[in-house]
Amino acid sequence: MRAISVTLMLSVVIILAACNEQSRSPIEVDMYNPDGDSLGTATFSEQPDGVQIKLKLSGFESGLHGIHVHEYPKCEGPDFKTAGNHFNPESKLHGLMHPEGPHLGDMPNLEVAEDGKIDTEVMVQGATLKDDKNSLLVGEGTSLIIHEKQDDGITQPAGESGARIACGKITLNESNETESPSNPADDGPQKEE
Ligand SMILES: [Cu+2]
Repeated sequence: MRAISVTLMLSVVIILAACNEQSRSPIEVDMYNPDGDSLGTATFSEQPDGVQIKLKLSGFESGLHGIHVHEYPKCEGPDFKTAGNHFNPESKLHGLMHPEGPHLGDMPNLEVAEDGKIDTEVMVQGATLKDDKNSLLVGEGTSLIIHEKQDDGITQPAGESGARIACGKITLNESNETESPSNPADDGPQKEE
């Protein structure tokens, strides 16, 4: 009897967890330039070996551009410094070619064609959209940044990739922008009056 109810409870937990994951993938993120103009979308889907990003963007200069996941879901122009450093939960060094790298948020350069459009898929190897430390949704989320220049894959801290020219917030719910309590001193709703 007890074995049966434990099994039942476990399956309920597993089903709930599966539903939860499903609702988190795919996530569509709007990308903006430093003036706040929309450049298109980046769609994030969890896969067994990482998170795939499907890019549909336009308005770029042709050539190679660095692309990284950065640590905060904040895209304030014109420099997008609010996005913070690269997403690096394992405290490694920057660069796909660095022996002590890479940052989890490091990816190969994007190649933009003459028409300035980007229609491709990239992969954040080892990342998830779950609740673990490698999740792109950890805390309040992270951000996707595209740079002016190519990432040389080895120079600290960002491969000499230059200015941040596109930014998108990787969060669960864009309309949920009313900053949920993230202050660690703030554990839960407190009625003051
Ligand atoms: Cu970057």
